[in-house]
Amino acid sequence: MNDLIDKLQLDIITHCTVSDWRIHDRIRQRLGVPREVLKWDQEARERYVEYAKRGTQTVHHARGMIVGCAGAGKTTLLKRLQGCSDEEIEKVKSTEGLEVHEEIFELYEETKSLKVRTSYMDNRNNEKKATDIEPKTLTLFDFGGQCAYYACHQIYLTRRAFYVVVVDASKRLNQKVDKEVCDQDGSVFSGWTYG
Ligand SMILES: Nc1nc2c(ncn2[C@@H]2O[C@H](COP(=O)(O)OP(=O)(O)OP(=O)(O)O)[C@@H](O)[C@H]2O)c(=O)[nH]1
Ligand SMILES: [Mg+2]
Repeated sequence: MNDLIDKLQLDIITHCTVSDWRIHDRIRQRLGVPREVLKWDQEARERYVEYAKRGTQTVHHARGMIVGCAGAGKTTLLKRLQGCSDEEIEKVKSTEGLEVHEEIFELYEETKSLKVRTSYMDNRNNEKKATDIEPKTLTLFDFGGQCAYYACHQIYLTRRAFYVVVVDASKRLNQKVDKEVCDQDGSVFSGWTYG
């Protein structure tokens, strides 16, 4: 099987053998193709091969999901990480749906630290030459904790992300969620607890 992969290279992705999921791991290891791609339909896989043959670029981009009950402090945590002022943090309102904060941090592996990307850095990056090394970046998703949003949130949940679960430590896990904070009446979440 490895011979076939080595012979066909990327064309193995559109070859009929891909319908056998047992070779997916080998293709992933030998060609570095993400396993999700191998499950796409024929047309999408053909498109992938066409684009990949034109050339590839390595991008270091992580995604983090901030999840938790309404009013737990998700947006406040995000603002604190961004180094926002107390004044700005006091203005935080309950998040509607979800907010995507794209590439707001740069990651430094050596020091295991994050740095907020400033507009100065964004401008510099826009002007950067092709030879510059791309920074490793982090995007954060700030989910609205109201239960009305849960059904659509599922679209965004992926295993290719890390999750931060925020809890209000002043609440007991067996305590019913405050209706003032999260309106769950008449929904399947009616009477649910912080746990
Ligand atoms: N005492 C205290 N209050 C906090 C803390 N974090 C957040 N709050 C307050 O809790 C309330 C809700 O905070 P948010 O950050 O909006 O909570 P959220 O989880 O984003 O809420 P949704 O967007 O509705 O899901 C605000 O009034 C915050 O000021 C904290 O660490 N300590
Ligand atoms: Mg919020």
